[in-house]
Amino acid sequence: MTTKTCGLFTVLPLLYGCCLNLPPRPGGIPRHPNACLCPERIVSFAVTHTTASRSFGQTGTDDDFLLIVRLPGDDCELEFPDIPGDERESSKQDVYELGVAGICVLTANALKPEEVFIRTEGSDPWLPSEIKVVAHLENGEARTVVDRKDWPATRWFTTKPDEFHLPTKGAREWPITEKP
Ligand SMILES: [Ca+2]
Ligand SMILES: [Ca+2]
Repeated sequence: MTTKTCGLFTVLPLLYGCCLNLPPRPGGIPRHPNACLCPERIVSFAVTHTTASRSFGQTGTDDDFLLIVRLPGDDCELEFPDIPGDERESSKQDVYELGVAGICVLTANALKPEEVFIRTEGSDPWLPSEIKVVAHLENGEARTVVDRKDWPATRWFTTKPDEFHLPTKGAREWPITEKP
């Protein structure tokens, strides 16, 4: 776990909301009450994905999507913003920036790639071929969460999974680390 100290001012952790009290020093000696450490807080996710080619069928869609991070309490649900022009068209790549700050508190050191899902809000099936998610951190760093160039052609996104038959499968959401 990479950490940075926040200094002695309580106002900083209050402003950034990212600080946890440090455990006592060895021997149980308490630290300065304002001592803190900041896990690397995620400000936004950059999601880049490519829709699979028409050779796999009607892979494109105009439906809306969410990026979900499963958390012990409430899930973090982030809407993919509408970007100018048509999105999720066969063989086309789309790039999104999804803000996290002010919606959820996520830290890079606690984020597990297998807890990140994409969910569709619509019934028009979508099939990607590549999905990349990069976390942008408060300290300016960019960290790749997952970079998949092999999304299985059998894993479609749709709210009507019954329309699919094995080995092709539809689901409202898939973990982005899902392997066939
Ligand atoms: Ca659009
Ligand atoms: Ca479709």
